[in-house]
Amino acid sequence: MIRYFTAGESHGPALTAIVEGLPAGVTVSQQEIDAQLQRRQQGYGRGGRMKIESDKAEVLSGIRFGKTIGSPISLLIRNRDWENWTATMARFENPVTEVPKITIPRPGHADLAGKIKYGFDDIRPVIERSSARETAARVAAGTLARIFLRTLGIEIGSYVSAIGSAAEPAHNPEIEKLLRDGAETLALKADASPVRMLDNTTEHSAIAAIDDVKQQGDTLGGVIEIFITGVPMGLGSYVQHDRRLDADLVSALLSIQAIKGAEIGRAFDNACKPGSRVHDEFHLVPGKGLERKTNRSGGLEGSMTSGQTIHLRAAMKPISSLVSPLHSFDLATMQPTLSRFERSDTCAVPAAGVVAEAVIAPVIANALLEKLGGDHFEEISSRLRNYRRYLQEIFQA
Ligand code: EPS
Repeated sequence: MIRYFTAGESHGPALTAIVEGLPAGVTVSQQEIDAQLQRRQQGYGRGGRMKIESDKAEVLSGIRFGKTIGSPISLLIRNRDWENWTATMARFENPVTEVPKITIPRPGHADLAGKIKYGFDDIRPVIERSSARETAARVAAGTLARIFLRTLGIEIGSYVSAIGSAAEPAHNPEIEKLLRDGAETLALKADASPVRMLDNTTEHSAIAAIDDVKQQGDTLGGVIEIFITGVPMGLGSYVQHDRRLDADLVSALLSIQAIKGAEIGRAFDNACKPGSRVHDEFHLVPGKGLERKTNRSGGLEGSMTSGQTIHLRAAMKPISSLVSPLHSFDLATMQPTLSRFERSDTCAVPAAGVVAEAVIAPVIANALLEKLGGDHFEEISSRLRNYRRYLQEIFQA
């Protein structure tokens, strides 16, 4: 089983991750990890920080001659901005000049509950670790699982379907076409758009909406669509609550900063329709085998993969650091005041899509490892080949 942890403050010296359980013998390149980190830094609506950083992961262990060796992989991403924060974020020495304490919480942020929970007299430590900067470490970690999956023919990709009220029409036939070549082809197409959208009209509206809210000192959230192609039938299980793949996928998405909702397929739309318009009928087509004309289930039935493309959706709330202040109060004086601004993004939905891809990768990799077992790549890939052959034989008409 792949497990990973991250550590690091947003303005500390570095972010780190330790990834455990990746099988031995997976070919990994530095460029692939850094390319994913680069993707995470993009997107229209980002703030000043992304102009400072140029994220790269130093691999400190677990890889030899370009292949994983089954040992924990440790990754380090340096924060370039650290040099501007050495006094504020000093680890041991007391600052020469006093660092002002932050005592006004931002509504919607971790600020207030975090300060109270950990007993700080300053919100700064909460800001540092709750920041979405941490997702850089998660992207680096998730990329290792993503590479493993891709080598086995399983791809993950995403695009943005809504930013604020700029939402793509529900059905876009281009998506199915792109997915036929694998979810990474879809992601590549999305990457060509500054907001990672596929529909040009919606893209223009989204960019205009970001410009508009930026001018007003406001922020925007949106909706991300995640796809996983090449997943065989039968990963996950219905037999016990903690083996339900639906729950693991949604949990991974909700673990991303500012993601407040996630669904499998169009679950909330489906909830309002009769069953006959929701369930994907089986058709045995002579010469072709089993076919399904729809995929409203989002590729999961009974918390197991159906063999169709997995489709997940995630809702990101607007970022809670606003230039235009909201009503707040000062914890030092317990007097009402307006919230203070902390540098942030106007919209980070495009980047959150890249993060979503990365956090989903270990979940799918673990479901695959649970099904097939194995400690090294050749062992796993031959078991998967056999399993795919077995499935094909069953469903061949
Ligand atoms: C981010 C880095 C942060 C924020 C943003 C995402 O950098 P800084 O706080 O120095 O501007 O830009 O984090 C937040 C949205 C947040 O709420 O903290 C990054 O690397 O993605």
